[in-house]
Amino acid sequence: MTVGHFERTFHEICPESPAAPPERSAVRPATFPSRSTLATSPDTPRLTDVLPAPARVEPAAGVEFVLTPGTTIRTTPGPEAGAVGRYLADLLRRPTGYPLPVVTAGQSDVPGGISLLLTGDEAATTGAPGRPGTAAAGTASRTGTAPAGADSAEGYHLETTATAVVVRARTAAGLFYGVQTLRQLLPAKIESARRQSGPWVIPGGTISDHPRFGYRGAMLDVARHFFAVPHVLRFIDHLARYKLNHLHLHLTDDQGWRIAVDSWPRLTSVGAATEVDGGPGGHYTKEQYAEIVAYAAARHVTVVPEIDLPGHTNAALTAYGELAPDRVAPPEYIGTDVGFSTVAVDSERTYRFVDDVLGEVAALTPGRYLHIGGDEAFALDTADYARFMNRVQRIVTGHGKRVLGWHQIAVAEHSAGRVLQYWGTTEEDQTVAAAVRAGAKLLLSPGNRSYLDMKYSAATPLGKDWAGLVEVRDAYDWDPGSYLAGVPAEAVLGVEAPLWTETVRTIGDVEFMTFPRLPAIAELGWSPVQARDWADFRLRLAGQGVRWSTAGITFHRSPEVPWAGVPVVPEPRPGGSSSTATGADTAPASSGPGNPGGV
Ligand code: NGO
Repeated sequence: MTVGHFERTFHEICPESPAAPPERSAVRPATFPSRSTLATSPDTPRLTDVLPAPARVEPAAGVEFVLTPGTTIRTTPGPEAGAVGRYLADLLRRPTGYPLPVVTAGQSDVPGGISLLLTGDEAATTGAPGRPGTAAAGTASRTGTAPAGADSAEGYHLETTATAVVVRARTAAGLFYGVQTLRQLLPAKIESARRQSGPWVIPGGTISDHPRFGYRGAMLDVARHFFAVPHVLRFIDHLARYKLNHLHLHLTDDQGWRIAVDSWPRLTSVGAATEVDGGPGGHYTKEQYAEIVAYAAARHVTVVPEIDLPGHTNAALTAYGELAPDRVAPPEYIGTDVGFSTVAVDSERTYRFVDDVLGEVAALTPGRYLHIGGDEAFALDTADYARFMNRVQRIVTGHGKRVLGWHQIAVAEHSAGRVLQYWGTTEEDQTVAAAVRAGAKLLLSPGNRSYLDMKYSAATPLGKDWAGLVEVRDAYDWDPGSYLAGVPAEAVLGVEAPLWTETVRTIGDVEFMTFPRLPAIAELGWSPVQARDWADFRLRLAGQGVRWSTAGITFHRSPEVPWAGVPVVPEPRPGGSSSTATGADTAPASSGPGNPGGV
């Protein structure tokens, strides 16, 4: 499979599944104010509807740009901007039916159209005219002082007039985020996989935008249930839509080892053979993994691979009994208990194994982080655990990478550039705060806020509840910058939403647990604190629901959100195969070795 620019639709992934729900025009929740300035199309979103909320929005009353069969996409010369231009064209061509040629800026003789321009350092986030925090009266400025951690390298400036849409950014990532914003400013039918009739109206005005945090991520646990390549690619598209820039793949656990390692081949020939409840499991070949990394990179998403150590290693031990404390291979494990397994921390053979595995994984990883797990190693005492993790951290840096680990690695010594991923449910942790004082950065994934595998309510058919029930507002109403006592906002790298898959078996299940909570976490990662407001967010989220339905994405119809006009998508059934409007549960995996019928 090649790394195309178009998003993965259900029909590309699941060609035998029934048709996606019929198209409906976007119906706005009754609570939205009426829009007197946009007479030509009631489907046109407002400039202030974008999610995550931009730093600064200035609508131009009465101004609209209309996409036509003659519209051209112009980009700064060079491959980077050109790739973003082709991505945009691929998004728009199918629903509009327009040719939308992508040409180099300056070479087209057609005035106006859409321009994607890489600028010098001065332009992207300050924009022109105006600077963040200097909005004129009557505009929807949300910036104020940019908080520490803002990464203006990913910023963009978008201006829409009656004749042109111009996105300017310092980097291709900024242009890409400008394109995601532009996409949300078109009518929801732009998400259709089939041709629709216009008009394709974009509201006029200016958006100047940049993220609050440099790390905005989601995690997919492909160990408890394996997810074949096309489903991972579809998940990446979901991240990109909301300007997330990291995909953390939980590649190994007690139930399965999911990444090929040439020097230890039994990890996958033996260790990948099952999953929770005894399904067929599966693994990624190096070529398949490289495909995931490249597809993500084309969407400005960095893949963070996790090799969970020293616990959560039963699958590795089944493959190589020599790594077990008693040097005896245990039987495979298909349950959902945690904390019972460990590699032998007193054996040099174990460190050879860790070095080989992390070396091969590092070679597949363009990003700076290797995640080494570190959670729930209950079979070891703290001293042995810390000694082991100290050596593992040195192995990571020896391969030129930085350490990322669950916050239990706080007891290990500091390692240059290391990041602790906090998954607790309390707002105080002395050990973590001390590790941060020693130089570690913090990635926030509180279980009771950001865990996508928690049930929404007691009635949710999938998920767990050990960290509590997590409805959309729980996921939204907290601040990563001030969450953990004694940890200043400057020490916070960002936020990540983990999706553990003990109860999650199909891509429909994944989407049901992901939407609508992932956009909530995305807004925490991207938007300035001043832009965050639950009452406004829930209305913007309602507008996204029409887009998900149009794109065939399953989601939880949270009672906290006024989903007016959204077709009902059946929710998964407990324990059984997940029933979705798009039939995701019945579709065979179209790529990769694992999990036919269950992905
Ligand atoms: C915990 C545990 C995982 C479980 C998950 C389920 C972490 C970091 N370790 O989170 O093994 O799958 O909860 O919610």
